[in-house]
Amino acid sequence: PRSTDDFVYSAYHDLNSIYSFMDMLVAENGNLVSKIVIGKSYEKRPLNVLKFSTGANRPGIWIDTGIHSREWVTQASGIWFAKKIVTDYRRDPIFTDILNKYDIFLEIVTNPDGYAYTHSSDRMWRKTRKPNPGSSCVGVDPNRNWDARFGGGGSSNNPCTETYRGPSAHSESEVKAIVDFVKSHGKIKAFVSIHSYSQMLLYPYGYTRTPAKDQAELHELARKAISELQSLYNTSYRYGSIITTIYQASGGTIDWTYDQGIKYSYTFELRDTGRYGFILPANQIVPTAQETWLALMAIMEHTKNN
Ligand code: ING
Ligand code: ZN
Repeated sequence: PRSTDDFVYSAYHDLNSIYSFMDMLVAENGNLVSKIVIGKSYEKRPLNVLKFSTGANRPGIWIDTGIHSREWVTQASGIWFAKKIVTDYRRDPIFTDILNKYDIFLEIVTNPDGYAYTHSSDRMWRKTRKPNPGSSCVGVDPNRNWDARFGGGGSSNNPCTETYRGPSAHSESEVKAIVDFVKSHGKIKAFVSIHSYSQMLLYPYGYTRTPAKDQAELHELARKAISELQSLYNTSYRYGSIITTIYQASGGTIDWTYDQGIKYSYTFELRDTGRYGFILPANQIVPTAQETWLALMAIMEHTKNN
């Protein structure tokens, strides 16, 4: 494609295609979009974040997709969100008001080494690609590597498992880059980390059954977001805290962001519920992204008004 209008949103794309999509989007929308490199992956790939901004010194909304590399509908949805943002700004009044008050940061390929590996070698690769000393097994689960009861229940100390937490909190450069970004930014007000699959909208905690102090508000906003999502194609979602809705997991992204003071910390598990699982047919990319956007709008709008 020569422009983001020609880009095929209804197909899965490899890493280089996604990187060139980002560069095209920035070239076409220089006053709205920029690309920030927040760090490098283990294999030295850039960790690119799209920044959508209409003014200086704004608080931020963070969205990441693809922290688990095999969850391809998430990166594909992230691409669609990026195009949606530039399309809707100045056209959709509700979204325009959001982007006139908040910057949006979107990391589409949060685990680029893993993503490249899902194309070259193993479609089902989830973790990072950092070797583990003393083991022939590779990689750390970047959703067990955060400093949120790191090492607790629902994470593994075995490098050969899918939920290996790594040698220490923030050992993975892909995680540490976000940690440093969030801390140095200082004004991230909503943090949404997108996974697949299961059709759920989850909020903290994953490491404890003790309810988050904002549980009532997070639950009500999740209900609202999910009802918006369902209004489009009647896709049904469950919602609740991580530990009560999916399973216990320590060292997860949004438990860390919530404990940093980012109240609106959510994780999505996109389509489907298991028929295709991670190998979701490409004809479901655009509908998945469209319905998810309605839920994201509800979260962003609530963040703006609170
Ligand atoms: N599911 C998530 C996982 O990492 C999750 C569930 C979400 C755990 C948020 C902790 C925090 O296991 C998938 N599909 O990766
Ligand atoms: Zn995941």
